[in-house]
Formats: sequence, C-alpha cells, structure tokens
Amino acid sequence: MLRQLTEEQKRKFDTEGYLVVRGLFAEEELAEIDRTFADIANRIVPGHFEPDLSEGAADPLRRYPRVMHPHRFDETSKKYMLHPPVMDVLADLYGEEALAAQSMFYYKPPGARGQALHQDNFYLKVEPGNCIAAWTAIDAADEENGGLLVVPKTNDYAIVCPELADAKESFTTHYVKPPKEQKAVPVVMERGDVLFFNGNLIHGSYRNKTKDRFRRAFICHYANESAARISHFYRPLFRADGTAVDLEANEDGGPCGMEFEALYPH
Ligand SMILES: O=C(O)CCC(=O)C(=O)O
Repeated sequence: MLRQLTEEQKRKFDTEGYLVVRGLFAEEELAEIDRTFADIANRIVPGHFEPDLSEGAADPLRRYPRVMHPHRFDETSKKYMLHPPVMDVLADLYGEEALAAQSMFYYKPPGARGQALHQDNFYLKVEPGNCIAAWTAIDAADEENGGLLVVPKTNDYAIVCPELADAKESFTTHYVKPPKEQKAVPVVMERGDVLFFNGNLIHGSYRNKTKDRFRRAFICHYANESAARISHFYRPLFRADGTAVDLEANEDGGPCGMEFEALYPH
C-alpha cells in the first residue's frame, strides 16, 4: 500500500530515476523556510555557512554560499528535513522507511555558477541500497535561473569516477559525462514542488543567468533504513520521529580508489 504516491508515479521514478511531486509544501511552511534562511543569510555559522558579508564580493557565491547541514544547528531545518509528506514519498519509493542523512540550502543568487553534472551516491556511499534526494523549490526554478537538470534513466548507470569540471561554470570540481546520446533535460518547478531522484542519476545545474531572480532550494538526502554503511560526512542520520541512528562509516573509496576521497562533503 502506497502512502503518498500513485502506482504510476512510483513506476515513473523506477524507470526514469526521478519524479516531481507538485505542491508538497504549503505556503505557510515555505514562508517559515523563507524567514529561517533570510535570517541565516546574515550570520556566520562556522563549518556550515561562512559568507563574505562585505559589500561587492566579485563572485555572488561568496556572499551566498550554500548552507551545509543546517539541521545540525537549526530546528526548523531539521523539522523540514523530516517533513511528513516527504518522508511518506520516500517510504513509497524505497518500499521501507527512509533515514535523513543531509540537509542543504542553496540561495543561488543572480549570476551564480551552477553545479556540474554528478551522481550523489559517489559522495554518500549508501550501501546496501542507495541515497535519494528530495530537492524542494523555494523559488520557481527554470532554465533561466539555473534550475535542476537531470539525465533521464541514468539511475541504471554505474557510479563512475568524475572528470574535472569547468570552474568558470561550476562551483564544484567534479563532472560526470552523460552516456552517449543521452542529454540533460531541465526540470521546471514551482515553489513548493519537490523533485525526488535516485543516487545514481546524473544531474546538476547551469548558471543563474537572470539579473534579479534567486533560485533558492532546500535539498535533503536520505538513505534506506536497511542500509548498513554511509560516508562519515553524513552521520548521524535521523528517523522520521527525529531520533538519531548511526550507520557504520563507509571507508570504501568507490570507483576511483581511496586517493580520490572527496575533499568536500557533498
Ligand atoms: O541545486 C543545484 O544547483 C544542484 C544540487 C545538486 O546537484 C545536489 O544537491 O546534488
């Protein structure tokens, strides 16, 4: 028995590797997220958010870097990382309960670089099983303001060792080339929609080309409850009721070997 999805939605996720669920966050919930991250934007939280608060930084991402793991210092972020409709969709997709491993918030201001194509389970190393992302649009997201891009059906593609990304266009350093004849397609979303995608799916985003539109997103990653291991950056995990769980640290270097261990948490 599915809790939140139709059989057709689940089938779409299983075959395409991703699924948009419309309107999973209500306007008053989104307004609370707006207030929370408007407040965080003017603070320095060591290890989580270290903006350059001086006027006129050349790179807009210096003023508005992404917030890493806000659930570790902010209760509102933890609450929405465990948002019941999201946890129910994840349980439908996994066929078992989900554990929350990571939260992030991207402001992606006008002019900000994007994030080159990559695969999330390269970083999370959830085993056995996989991670799933829940990417919530806080602002409407489209091709102009650097909305998400996915390469459909690459959920069946193995995790590969990344190449170097183009630093002029991507603020992260890794790039995974899509398989031959498969192209990244934009996912157009409204505020409050959530995009779910599998940890092997190749995805990323282009630059925010607008002059005046932020592209804010609240992005969380999850593991299946039966997973035994995850990369140490993501511990502890949290059950839907907010209690912590500790999986074993996955020391496996992945497809590139130990020397390629990611320099940054994803
Ligand atoms: O939001 C973006 O621009 C990219 C996010 C992403 O790729 C991720 O969270 O894995």
